[in-house]
Amino acid sequence: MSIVLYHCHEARSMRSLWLLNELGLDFELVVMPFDIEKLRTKEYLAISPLGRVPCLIDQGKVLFESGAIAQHLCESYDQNGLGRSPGNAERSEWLQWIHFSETMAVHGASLVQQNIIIANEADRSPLVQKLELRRLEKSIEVIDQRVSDSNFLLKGGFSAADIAVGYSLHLARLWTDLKAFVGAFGYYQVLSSRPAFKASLPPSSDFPEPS
Ligand SMILES: N[C@@H](CCC(=O)N[C@@H](CS)C(=O)NCC(=O)O)C(=O)O
Repeated sequence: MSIVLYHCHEARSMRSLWLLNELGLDFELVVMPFDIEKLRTKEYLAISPLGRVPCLIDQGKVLFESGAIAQHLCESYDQNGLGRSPGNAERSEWLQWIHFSETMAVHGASLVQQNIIIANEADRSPLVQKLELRRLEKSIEVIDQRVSDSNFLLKGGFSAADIAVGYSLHLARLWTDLKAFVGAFGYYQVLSSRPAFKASLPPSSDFPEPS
């Protein structure tokens, strides 16, 4: 098998998994527990030097940033219009939204750290939580406005940028009520009803249809 994806359920690697599923590629999926010790083994650090997910190996090339993985997969394999190649009129916007998705996700991830990973409540910071939530909601407002009159981020239709941002909304919904952002919520409903999105959830997930 020439493509291998290291993945933790519903982590940023879900972007890469969802994209692989949309592209209809054959790949090997290595599911790791979301457990810092298991991600920091000597063996895994030799593959992915920060010990995080995603990590994609394609024909021996190792990539460990979800935005770079999206660009690489689209440039190497896309036949479904998910990428925007250099020279395409939507290329710059496509790149912007792929990378904007990380601006969103860092706030969601920080809230995961504050509320879940820091086990001892006394070590959590209400101020950090408040600021991170506010900054997360501001970033959702940008998407809310962008999709207020369209199904997808780009006029040319569904693309890997929607996958990147769609994952960030999937993470954000843990911390804020997406229904308060009418456009972003409708957009998330459209994205999360895609078969490839559903196929990227954990097998045991009884993911509720957003309503
Ligand atoms: N900017 C990176 C972020 C990767 C990242 O931080 N992944 C998280 C999961 S969502 C992780 O592996 N965390 C484990 C850790 O922080 O030790 C990307 O988009 O791929």
